[in-house]
Amino acid sequence: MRISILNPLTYLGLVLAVCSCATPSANTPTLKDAYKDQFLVGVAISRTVAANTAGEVNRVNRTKEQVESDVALVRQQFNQVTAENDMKWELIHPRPGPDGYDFAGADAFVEFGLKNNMYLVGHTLVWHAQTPAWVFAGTDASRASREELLERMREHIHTVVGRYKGKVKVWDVVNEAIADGGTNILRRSPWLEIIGPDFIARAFQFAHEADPDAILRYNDYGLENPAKRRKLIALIKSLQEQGVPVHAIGSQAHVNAGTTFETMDRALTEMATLGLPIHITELDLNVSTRGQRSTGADVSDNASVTGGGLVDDALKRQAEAYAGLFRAFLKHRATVKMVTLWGVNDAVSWRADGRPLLFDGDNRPKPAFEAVINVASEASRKM
Ligand code: 9MR
Repeated sequence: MRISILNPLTYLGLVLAVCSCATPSANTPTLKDAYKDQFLVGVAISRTVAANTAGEVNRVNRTKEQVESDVALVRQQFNQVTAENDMKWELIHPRPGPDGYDFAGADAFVEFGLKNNMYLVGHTLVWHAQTPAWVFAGTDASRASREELLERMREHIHTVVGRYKGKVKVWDVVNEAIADGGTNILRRSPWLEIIGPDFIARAFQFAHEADPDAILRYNDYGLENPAKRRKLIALIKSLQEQGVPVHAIGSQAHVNAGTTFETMDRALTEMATLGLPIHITELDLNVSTRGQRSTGADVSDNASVTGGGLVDDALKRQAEAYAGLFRAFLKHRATVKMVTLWGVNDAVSWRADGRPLLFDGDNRPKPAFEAVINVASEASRKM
């Protein structure tokens, strides 16, 4: 059945959907309780949630009412938060010089987490993206020298980590430094080109100086891919041999419904050989919704019309895939210490088209949420 955009019931469903954001029911089971004896379950939050204000998140405008519902859901479901954007260099340190910092978003994030007794993760200190051009520009030449850039990195890390010392417990010190293809371990970036490969070791050393108690993480994506994972293992081993204070592996896990229990089990088994805790840092599971059904229509768009009774194939596949991943996380619970979802719900996700999260845009639990809760219940019955 193709749903016509002129169908009045569809209009009614859409209107209801727009208005149906609610405070989650007190009876809804929670992720943080379901996994409390295994690992923390967290979420990346935007400034709208941290400051409880209406505004744009990933090109979607969230109303005051929607943000209040998002905040309630975060508080109900999660015991850990990561700043989705507000601690990135471009936002926290947009300009050079003594007045170059803007801590408004990061301060709101830290205050929100502390007020709600949540474990705080800072993201991210050194990355090739979202770093302003001035960072790599020279004072006397077009490009900064190695010494200039190292000094900027040191000053940035000491200032940011120092400000939240004792509050932010974990830092993504270096983000996405590994090359996707080819044989080179490190991607080409201004950090690598100007400082050289030891930019990674230096970043970790600066962060450790600034807060010796913080857990320092190397964070990357695509580690389900054996070739990229081999590079990760080589990189971390080399840092360990040099005595660099790297304390945890962050595996982002931006995956899709083809990522099975076996894939994740293998990835975790191999990464565990490094002897470090593994944090799943940016979990989301994309399902392509258009063009896959023989009818050409996406039944879930119509779920409110049918009282939520219809679940399309994509959401079923997503639930099964999420269950497989959480089974793998539980199998590796001696190593996996934290699982963070990359966004509160499908509407605010950076890849909203793939409906990759556990709650829909109105904060209603999806089949994947129920599947993840069921995996925890199954496991607790077996233990
Ligand atoms: O979710 C983030 C989105 O709001 C930003 O526009 C984007 C660009 O900086 O970054 C997204 O988060 C990324 C994270 O910081 C690092 N790993 C990949 C994430 C998704 O792109």
